[in-house]
Amino acid sequence: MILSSASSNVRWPVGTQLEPPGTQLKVFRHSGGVASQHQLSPVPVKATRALPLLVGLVSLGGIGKRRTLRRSAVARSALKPGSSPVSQIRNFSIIAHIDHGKSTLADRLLEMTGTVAKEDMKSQLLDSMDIERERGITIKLNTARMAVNEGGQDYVLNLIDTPGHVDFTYEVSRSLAACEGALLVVDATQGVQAQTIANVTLAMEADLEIVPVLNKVDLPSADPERVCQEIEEVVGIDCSNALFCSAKTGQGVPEIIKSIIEYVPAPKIEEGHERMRLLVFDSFYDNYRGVIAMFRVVDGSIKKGQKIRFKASGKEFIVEEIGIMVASTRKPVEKLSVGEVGYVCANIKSVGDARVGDTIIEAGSEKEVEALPGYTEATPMVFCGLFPAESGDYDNMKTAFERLSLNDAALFFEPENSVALGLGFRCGFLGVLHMEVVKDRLEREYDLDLIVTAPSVEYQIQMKDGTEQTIQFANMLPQPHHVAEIREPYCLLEMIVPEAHMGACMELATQRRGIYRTTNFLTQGRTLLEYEVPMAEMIRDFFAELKSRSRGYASMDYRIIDYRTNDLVKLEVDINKTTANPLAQIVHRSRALEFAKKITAILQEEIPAQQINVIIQARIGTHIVSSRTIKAVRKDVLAKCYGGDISRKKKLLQKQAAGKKKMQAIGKVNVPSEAILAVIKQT
Ligand SMILES: Nc1nc2c(ncn2[C@@H]2O[C@H](COP(=O)(O)OP(=O)(O)OP(=O)(O)O)[C@@H](O)[C@H]2O)c(=O)[nH]1
Ligand SMILES: [Mg+2]
Repeated sequence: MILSSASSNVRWPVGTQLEPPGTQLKVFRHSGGVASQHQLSPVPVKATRALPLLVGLVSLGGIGKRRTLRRSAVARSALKPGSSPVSQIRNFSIIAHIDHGKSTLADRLLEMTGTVAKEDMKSQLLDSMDIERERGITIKLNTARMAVNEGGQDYVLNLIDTPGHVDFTYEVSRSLAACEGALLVVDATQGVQAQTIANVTLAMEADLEIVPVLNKVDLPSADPERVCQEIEEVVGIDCSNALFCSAKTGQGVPEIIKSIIEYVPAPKIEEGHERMRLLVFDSFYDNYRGVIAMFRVVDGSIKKGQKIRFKASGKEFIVEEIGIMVASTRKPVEKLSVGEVGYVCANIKSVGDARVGDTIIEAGSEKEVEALPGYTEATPMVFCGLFPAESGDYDNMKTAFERLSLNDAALFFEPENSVALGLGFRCGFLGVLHMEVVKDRLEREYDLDLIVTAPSVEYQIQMKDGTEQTIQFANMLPQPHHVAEIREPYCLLEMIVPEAHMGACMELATQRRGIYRTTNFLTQGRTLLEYEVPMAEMIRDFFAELKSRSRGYASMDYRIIDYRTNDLVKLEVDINKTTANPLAQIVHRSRALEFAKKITAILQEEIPAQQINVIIQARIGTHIVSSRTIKAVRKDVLAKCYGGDISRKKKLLQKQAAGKKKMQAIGKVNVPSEAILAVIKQT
């Protein structure tokens, strides 16, 4: 099928670098199983299209941070915020497995719709945090409003770019609740991966229209036809309308824009719901403006100056500013109406007043207007203690946590007082990467120096007196003679691995106390393995090990299924008879010896030799499982004796031995925090 200029009249926005009308664009599209070449004929736009327009000031971030941006297509669109007909609005998320090219595709969409001029473009533009750019991954959902003209009709496209890592699935589920459709991006060189399936399941549960997009077709190893077949077989989505594209070169991206307009439904207007209802799907703290809440207008509209109420917190505010996000830039507008996505600043100072999932309504309408369903709260799975290295930083850390938790709805924290580490926080995260990211963000964004304790999962303790307790840290475990049983969380682990590495990956799951469930053979020599694995084993470097055993080809997804009773023990570490509390761990008895040996070996390596012998012991109760000694540094006390009487030498050696004995009894061992961190990281 060849699309003629009559049937395809996409008008290319100002600033877009395109070939003249009628040029053959190599756009491959899967249509009824046959890939065909299409000819796209953009309607010529006036002569100004090649000239960048240097007009329009757009506010960037906070006050004082202003820079001149080229006037974007959003600003030029006939559809003004607040007056866009619902039938011309499309809200969609981009979902995919990690690194399949979501943010790069978002870049191309922003560029080709003229939202961002080519000169202002940079890779993964929406990934605005330093940590995202350094690690090359998306951590937070990001929104952008775009404007296009298709078939002579103006449209508003609200895009939400989501993270792909399993730890940030909560961001994906929140994004999906604000959309009617999802672009499912699948890397055509890698095929369906674990988070592809997980994210599609979320999109289906949210009842979204899913548009499959096969990315990276520019790479020689891409096999989009095969991957389409795999999506149909494994994920169960019809791929007859799947689009083939390269987010890197832009090939096939215009087709995606057309498909969004064609397949993603316009927002629904419910009869009888004219009063304002906004779903808060994200929020963050701005030093100048206070809390800024991102919302989707579900019913009614919102205007500047209006009095609003947060339904759950019951707090009321006057709207100071509302606006839209144009490629990581806030752009104030007067009004936003049903179906639109935007932000609101209302001089909200307390972070607890504008929580994610809350409903914003008009003040005074609380009796008549019901709250939206909101979100189920994220359940933390990995716990650790975070303590300020400088004890005076505790208050700063508290403020930092409050502000960060606003931007990270899955973060859990409560104060903790440790004998060894002082005042700090007990924190809960969705996974180990989430934990590392939070620690990194606290240190960078709030200038803190932190000490982190070993990660742990949540255990259920059945006491002999019939009561039950939940603990997240080994040092909270009651005395063994009071405990009837300890239950630990189990998760269902799904791994997609190439058949060649199946044996090594299965061995890993078995070593980690996994219980085999099933094997499904996918297309082209890949298998989907299912295991039930204790969560505590998953947080111990499982992902890195899986990647190394599969030469980087395996992917995984997991979710907690239940709690099971096991023979679990508390493994403690003593350094010269002093218990190192941050190193205590709950482990399965069958693996206690392995851990004990590993911990003592790491500490022996990391603790520098001291004046006295350092004895490192790992024990269960009073039973010592593994022990190592770091020999004391020897000072040659005889160095100054040139010849002379043997009794003089003996006297000096005896004096040294007595001194060492005394030091051994009272001396403190200097354990560097790197040694503790090395144990935490490697066990
Ligand atoms: N060759 C080629 N590389 C691509 C294409 N799309 C993305 N990439 C590269 O793939 C890598 C990952 O791209 P991202 O856009 O960050 O992937 P993502 O899905 O947003 O990743 P997360 O947000 O971390 O889940 C980057 O190095 C991109 O340059 C493509 O079409 N072709
Ligand atoms: Mg990304």
